[in-house]
Amino acid sequence: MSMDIIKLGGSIITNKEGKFEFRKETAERLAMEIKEALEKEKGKKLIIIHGGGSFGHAAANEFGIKDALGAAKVKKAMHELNLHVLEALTSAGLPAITFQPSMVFEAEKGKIKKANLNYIKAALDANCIPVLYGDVFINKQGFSIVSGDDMAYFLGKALKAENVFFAANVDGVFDGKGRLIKEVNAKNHKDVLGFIRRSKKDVTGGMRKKVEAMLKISKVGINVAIVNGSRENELKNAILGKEIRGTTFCFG
Ligand code: IP8
Repeated sequence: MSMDIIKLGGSIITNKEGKFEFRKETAERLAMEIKEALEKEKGKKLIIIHGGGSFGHAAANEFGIKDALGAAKVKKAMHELNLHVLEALTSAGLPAITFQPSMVFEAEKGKIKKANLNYIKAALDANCIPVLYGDVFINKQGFSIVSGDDMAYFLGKALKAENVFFAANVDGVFDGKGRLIKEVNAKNHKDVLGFIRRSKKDVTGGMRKKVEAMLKISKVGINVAIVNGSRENELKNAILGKEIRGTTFCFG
């Protein structure tokens, strides 16, 4: 049975210009699109991961994760955002179940080292939709943040996902002249990375880190695409395997 991973980027489910602003209507529409796609693709398995947006990144910028209280506040911000996402997904009729990421993965300095995927596998077998999110991790070295993008790579590889869709508020990656790059492949990937700058707002590195994660995922043979979630039915069409406007990554 095929499995896809959807990363609901913070840029689409929150207003990144504000602070702690959840985009309820957009999230509800995306949840409905996922539901409609699953109704057509019976039996398809799905994992949903969401980013931090104006919750996690704003909290990390404000409180930092140097001490326990800062880390606790950032975790709380992600917890709040996760509840909003869960509300949107379950209201659309999706059996979404959150797995607190720092209980699934072990990470050091922002990098996942190992994971216990037994519960996630059991949830998938029971037709649930596991939901995870970028999170703060604690270990002997202190606190660190792992992006949901890295979880998409780890889970995609370990559970042999067919597709990873990154829902964002843009069509994809653009070249130096503002033209959409339709496909990132072995030939052009170095040039593509050169077009993207690191973000100061995103504590996990913004678009550049994201594209690096997408390249990594596509190099293990998984189809990767950036899907513009602001365009109606784009995410639904992506899940249904229809042509979408966004950038795709083809290394396999
Ligand atoms: O938006 C960031 O996750 P991402 C999570 O997936 C935090 O990179 C806590 C800022």
